[in-house]
Amino acid sequence: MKKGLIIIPAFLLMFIAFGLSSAQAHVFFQCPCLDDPAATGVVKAHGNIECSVGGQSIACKHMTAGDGFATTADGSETYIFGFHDVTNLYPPNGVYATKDEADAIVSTDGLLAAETSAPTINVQENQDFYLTLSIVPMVIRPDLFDPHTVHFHGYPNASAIFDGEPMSSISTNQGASLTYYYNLTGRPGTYMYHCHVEASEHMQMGMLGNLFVRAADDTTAYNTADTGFDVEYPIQVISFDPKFHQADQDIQPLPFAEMLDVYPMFNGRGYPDTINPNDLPPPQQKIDGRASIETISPTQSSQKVPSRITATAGQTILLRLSSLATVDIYTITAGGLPLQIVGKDARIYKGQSNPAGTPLFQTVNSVNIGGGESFDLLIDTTGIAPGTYFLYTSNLNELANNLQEFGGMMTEIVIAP
Ligand SMILES: [Cu+2]
Repeated sequence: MKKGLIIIPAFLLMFIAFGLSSAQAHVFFQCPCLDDPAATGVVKAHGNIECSVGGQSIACKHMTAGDGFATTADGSETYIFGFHDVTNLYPPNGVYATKDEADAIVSTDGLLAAETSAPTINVQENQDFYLTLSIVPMVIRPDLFDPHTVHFHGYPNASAIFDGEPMSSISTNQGASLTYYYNLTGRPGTYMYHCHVEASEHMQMGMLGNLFVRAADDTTAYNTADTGFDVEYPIQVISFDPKFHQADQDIQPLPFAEMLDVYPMFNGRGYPDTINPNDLPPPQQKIDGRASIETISPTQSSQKVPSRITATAGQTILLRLSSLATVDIYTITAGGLPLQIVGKDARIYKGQSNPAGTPLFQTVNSVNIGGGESFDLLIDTTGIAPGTYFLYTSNLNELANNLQEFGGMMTEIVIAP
């Protein structure tokens, strides 16, 4: 009797589980702006679909996760895992008229389309944010059935299930979609996001992106006059070890203990690609001896985040600097331009227990940044001679693209008259 009571619920649970898995095993973009009849003012803005439902501001984004290639500044191509933005497929003004049509095409649009840096997530304090992640197959490694997640590094989640650390929350398998929900109440700042599945591997492979929560007063970093700015730029420090990437392309084993980053980059590009304001051209991948693979060369750019910084003399620049490098700590300098630290790790740079207290802002020539850290840095260009300055790592051995010239982790700050 007792045994029977246990068996019946277990059988029902299995039935429910199979029912759920088949219902989720297709692309499904969950977005109140497109699903809720009460949604008003639906627009594309900040890379999201945004609207209002009952007075609540909503933002939605849809990404795929899979594999692809990135072009490094020495002309090499590197195998990557990554995220790909498909939000633009949806109405309003998307390629497809209806949400169902777009849902149907997402899985093919996401093939071999991994981006590095990942699509920038730009949301605002007090929004409700719905982020759908759909996992597509690995084209180059069809034998890998890795799940993926999104982890908002440093952000307090609405629920632990959306944390993305797969052992304490959940991850999503290939062919399935999961919509993460974030209640962005009162925590503006510069964050970052990454996949948390086998994190050392998937992060080294490129599943890394800029994430920032704009303050309610989005002319400031932290809703205070002394954190005001005119222009803002997200700059993410990442770096690749090409031997590790090659091993992941070539059926492993992965050299974790020997990980050596020799492509130091801003936003997934080495200098001089950092100053190209456009998407880099799609990689022209050719795989020796695997002719059948050549017919599925990537057709979409995998590097869409430039890092050239421009301002007019007199303006204040906000650099949203973060690092998701998996090996090294980097020293970043602007070559003599004063950097004022107004935020650290997505918090205003003063005592949290004394928010009205004296700012602890510091003006420095350089900052040291390790993986998982972020800085909000203001550059006040008042009185600075117009011209071209550089933002770069002063670890001079890292000013290279795999020991080649041009200078890896470097970009330009152009101050116009
Ligand atoms: Cu992953």
